[in-house]
Amino acid sequence: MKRALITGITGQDGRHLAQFLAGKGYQVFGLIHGQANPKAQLVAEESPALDLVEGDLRDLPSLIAAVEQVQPDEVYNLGAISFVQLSFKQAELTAEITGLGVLRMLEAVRIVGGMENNPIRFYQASSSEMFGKVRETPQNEGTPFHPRSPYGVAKVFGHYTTMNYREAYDLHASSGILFNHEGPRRGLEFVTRKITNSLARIKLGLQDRISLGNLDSARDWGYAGDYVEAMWLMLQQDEPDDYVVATGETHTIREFLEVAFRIAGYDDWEPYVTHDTRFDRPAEVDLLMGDATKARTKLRWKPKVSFEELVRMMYESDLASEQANAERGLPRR
Ligand code: GDR
Repeated sequence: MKRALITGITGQDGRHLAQFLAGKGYQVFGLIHGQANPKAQLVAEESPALDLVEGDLRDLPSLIAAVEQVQPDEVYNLGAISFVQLSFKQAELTAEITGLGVLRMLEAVRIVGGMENNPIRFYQASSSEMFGKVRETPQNEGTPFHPRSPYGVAKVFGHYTTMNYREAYDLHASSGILFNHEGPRRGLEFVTRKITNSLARIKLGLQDRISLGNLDSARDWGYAGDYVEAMWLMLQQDEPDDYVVATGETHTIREFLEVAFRIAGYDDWEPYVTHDTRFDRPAEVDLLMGDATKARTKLRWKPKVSFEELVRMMYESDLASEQANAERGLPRR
C-alpha cells in the first residue's frame, strides 16, 4: 500500500486529493496545524480512512517529525495562504507560509529521504498567479513569470526552490502550475463560489445583491476534481518535471455572471451586481489562459468538466445547501 502525505488537507484540493488517492488504494495522511482546527472534523467525516498528523509549515522540526512518522512514498505540498487579496494585507505571513513553507517541506523530505531504492516523491502546488502580468498568451511552462501580488511572489519562490532541490539533490520534485480550479468545495471568498452562493441566496429570496470588485479580469477556470488527477500523474512519471494544468479557455467575471444567472433562470445579471471598491486589488492579473499541451501529451491528462458544467455544478450545489439551511431554520447570514 502506497502512503501519501498531504499538506493543506483542509483546503479544496486537499479534500479532493485525499479522496482520489484513497480510491487508488493509498493510505492517506493529512498534515494539520493548530489546536482544535475547526475543519478537522469535516475532513475526517469526508475521508474516514484519513489519518491526521500534526505539523505546521512554519516549523521545520514538526515537518521532519511528520515525514518521519508517516514514511510517505509521496508528499503533496498544497498548504498555503491561497487568497490573493489577503496576501496584500498579510504579505509577510504569506511569504512565510506560501513561500518559505515550500523550502521547509523540501528540507524535511531531503533530510528524512525515504528508502534508497524508493526515495520520497514531492509535488509542489505552483500557480498561474506566477505569470501575473502575462508576457504571452496562452501561458506555458516556458512563459516568464511576472507576479502581481505577495502571493504570486511567494509562489515563484516555491517554484524555483522546488526546481533547485530537484537539480541540487536529485529529488523527484515536480511542480504543477495550476490555473484556477473551482467546484462546490471552493471557499466562499473566491469569486466563483461567491457568485454561485450569492445567486442561490438571491433565488431563494435570502439576499438582494452581490458586491464584487473588478469584473473585467479573465481566468482559465477548470474543475478541481479533474486537477488533482494531474498532480498524481506527475508523481507517477519516471522523471520529475513542471507542468501547466489548465483548460485552455478563458472567461471574464462578467461571462461567469452571465452563464450563472442564465442557469438560474434570469435574463439579466446587472441589476443584481454592485461594485464595491473593497474587492479591487492594488495590482490585478488581467488575463490568464493556459496551454496544457505538455500535460496532455506526457501525462495523458485532460479536463473532463466544461465551463458551463462547472458553473451549473456549483450553482446547484449552493442552491441545495442554502435551501436545506433555510428549511432547517438557520438564521439568515
Ligand atoms: P485568483 O482567484 O485571485 O485568480 O486566485 P479569485 O477567485 O480570488 O479572483 C479571481 C478574479 O476575480 C476578481 N474579483 C473578485 N475576486 C474575489 N475573490 N472577490 C470578489 O468580490 C471579486 N470581484 C472581482 C479578482 O480581482 C480576480 O481578478 C486563485 C486562488 O485560488 C489562488 O490561490 C490560485 O493560485 C489561483 O487562483 C490560480
